Amino acid sequence: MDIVHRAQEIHRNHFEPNAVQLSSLLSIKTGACPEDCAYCPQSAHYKTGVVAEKLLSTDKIIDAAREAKRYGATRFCMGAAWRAPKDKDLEEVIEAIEGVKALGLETCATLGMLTQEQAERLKEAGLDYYNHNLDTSEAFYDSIITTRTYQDRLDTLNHVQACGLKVCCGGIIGMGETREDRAAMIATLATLPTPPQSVPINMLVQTRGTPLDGMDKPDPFEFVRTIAAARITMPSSYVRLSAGRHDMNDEMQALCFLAGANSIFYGDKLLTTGNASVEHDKNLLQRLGMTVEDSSVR
Ligand code: SAM
Ligand code: DTB
Ligand code: SF4
Repeated sequence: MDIVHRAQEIHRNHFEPNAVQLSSLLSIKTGACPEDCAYCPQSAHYKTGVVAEKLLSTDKIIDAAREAKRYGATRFCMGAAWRAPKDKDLEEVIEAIEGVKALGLETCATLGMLTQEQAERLKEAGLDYYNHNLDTSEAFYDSIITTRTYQDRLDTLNHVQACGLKVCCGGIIGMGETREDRAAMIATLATLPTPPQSVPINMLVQTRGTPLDGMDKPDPFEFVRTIAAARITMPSSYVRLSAGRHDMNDEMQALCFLAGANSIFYGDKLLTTGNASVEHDKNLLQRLGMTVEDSSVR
């Protein structure tokens, strides 16, 4: 109760208390990923039933963004199942970013590891946010991913921050980590040269075929506590109640908002898995007397 109270107090000193920011996701390149992230439906290392798809055309991406704007999202996040983008692919994604921006949406991309030059190219093209998660603590990291290191992730984050792109960086709860791991992840995020402007806290979406399928689910209150810790240590950052809301009841989500979450993924789909429906979310926000930032729930 104390940590939630403290988090709400801090939240009110930095943000409008009842406003929520809405981001929509689109998988622009799906599956067949060479990385072995143990949580991920899109890794080629596991048989998950996700059907691989090549990079979507710019038109298809812009159509999806238009639709997201129509149902009330203010930011559009494009995700690609790459270890790192090839320069040729990056140019195609940049065309889409420009089109999405022209619709009046904020843009976010998550394309894997970036070089300094690639980060600069994205900044030049007008990208607003780059998402690259730490996922967990440095100590637990090796039990989740072996195909790239924690340092690789920190390097990409440095490149992104160095060129003035806003950073979206968080992690996943429910992978078998300890409370110390959760605390260490939050501490690493909060002590980056600049704390990320946006901090997605995901609850593991368990997927058949991945090594983490069948894990014990975390205690919902421990998840709420993690949100509160993120809010307290990163008072000016948006804390996003991210993947996994499908498995949370409305009361748990309300507690997460009370603990300082002020953003959600909005739209019927995350990348490859389902999300809480737009109808359900509109209703939930209305029942809680919450408002939507920069837009209105229509
Ligand atoms: N391939 C790129 C990368 O990993 O950097 C970008 C896309 S990747 C899907 C983005 C993030 O989604 C991951 O870092 C992870 O935090 C999150 N994610 C993926 N699968 C998830 C799952 N099953 N449950 C919760 N979060 C997940
Ligand atoms: C983030 O932290 N969570 C999003 C987004 N950033 C890219 C992805 C969640 C993916 C959930 C599993 C899926 O739908 O494939
Ligand atoms: Fe690939 Fe990203 Fe999934 Fe890891 S999280 S397997 S890098 S798509």
